[in-house]
Amino acid sequence: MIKDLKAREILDSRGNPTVEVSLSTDKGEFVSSVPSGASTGMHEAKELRDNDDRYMGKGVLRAVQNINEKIKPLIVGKEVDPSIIDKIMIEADGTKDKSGLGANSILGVSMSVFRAAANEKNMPLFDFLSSFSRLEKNIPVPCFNIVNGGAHSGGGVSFQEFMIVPSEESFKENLRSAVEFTHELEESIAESYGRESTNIGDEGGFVPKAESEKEILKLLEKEGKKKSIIIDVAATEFFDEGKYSLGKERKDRKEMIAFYKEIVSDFSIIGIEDPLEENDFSGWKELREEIGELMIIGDDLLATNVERMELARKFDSCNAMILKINQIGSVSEAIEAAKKAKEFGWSIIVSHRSGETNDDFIADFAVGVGANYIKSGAPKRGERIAKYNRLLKIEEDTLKINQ
Ligand code: 2PG
Ligand code: MG
Repeated sequence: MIKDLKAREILDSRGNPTVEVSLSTDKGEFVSSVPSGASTGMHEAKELRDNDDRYMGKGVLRAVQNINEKIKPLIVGKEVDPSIIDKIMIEADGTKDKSGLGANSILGVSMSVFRAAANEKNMPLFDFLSSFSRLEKNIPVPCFNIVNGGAHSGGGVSFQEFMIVPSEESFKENLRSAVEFTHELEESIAESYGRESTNIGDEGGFVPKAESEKEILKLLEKEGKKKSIIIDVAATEFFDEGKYSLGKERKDRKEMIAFYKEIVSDFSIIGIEDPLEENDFSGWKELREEIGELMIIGDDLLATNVERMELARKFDSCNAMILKINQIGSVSEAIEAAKKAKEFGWSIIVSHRSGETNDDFIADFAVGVGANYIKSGAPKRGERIAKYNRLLKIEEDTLKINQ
């Protein structure tokens, strides 16, 4: 039974306020905290910010108050049943985008309820998530965002993320291989651009003083040890009046597609996330037709929202999805999105946000819903590494079970 609920304002990895939730049952206290994006899509569930004179308007005291005063009386005394608790909160919110109580309030509670429910059943969280969702567990392949651009960097490159995807036999070896690559890349960036270019962005990736996307792609391939690459273009961020501002150039949809065709044939790119702006379903389809069997990954396009996924499916806009629990604002709805992706035959990439905490929930979540990949930034900042470290333990534990 849920005995108590208390929320507080803490800080995320950018030093911005975020919500932390403590939920107590007879068996213990379950603490969760909520991430926050910078390049947020317009179709995402809305986080509640105070917009007053504290923390440049970014305080979350209203969200905290909603948990302590509005959600608490609705769920204290109830059984620890995540479907029912999420439903109660969604109904109490009463809006489509969770702007009533705030997605940051609802999600924090939802995560803690899932943790408490796993504990009731004496299961690790990933196991509970798998049995709850009836999806088969999988240890995801990690995608490391080792060069940061766009909204995460303040640098001159428009594309937001350049991720390397190792292909070793285990998660542990994938992590080792990516860390070695990252250290080698650091030296090579220092040689080419100077030591100051090895400073890191919001997701732990380097921010070299490069002039163009191609220059970065060349830099990644220069390392010799070939790694597959996924790019997150986050195209909506530099789309304005029908054109994309790529560096000094202004490209239309056709020119963007031509640019993708070129870089895909020149570099070992296996996936492109948000290649075009978030409402251009038919443009995405055109790109898919032109580019062949590459992963075309919907993030802002889908916003972890089943209705958006149905639309994308109708247009055949993508064949892979980014799954972010805070885009939809509750864990059970994020699980519904994972199920939908499986039904559609899409690949799933569970993702962190650029503003994170040390909460490692998404590591268990990715395994529990059988995600193919996880992206949690470069192996360079504590809040990113927290997720990778958790996956090391999960891999060890699941190997033990299978032996
Ligand atoms: C993205 C995310 C995470 P943000 O666009 O995929 O890397 O960035 O959290 O800033 O939206
Ligand atoms: Mg993205």
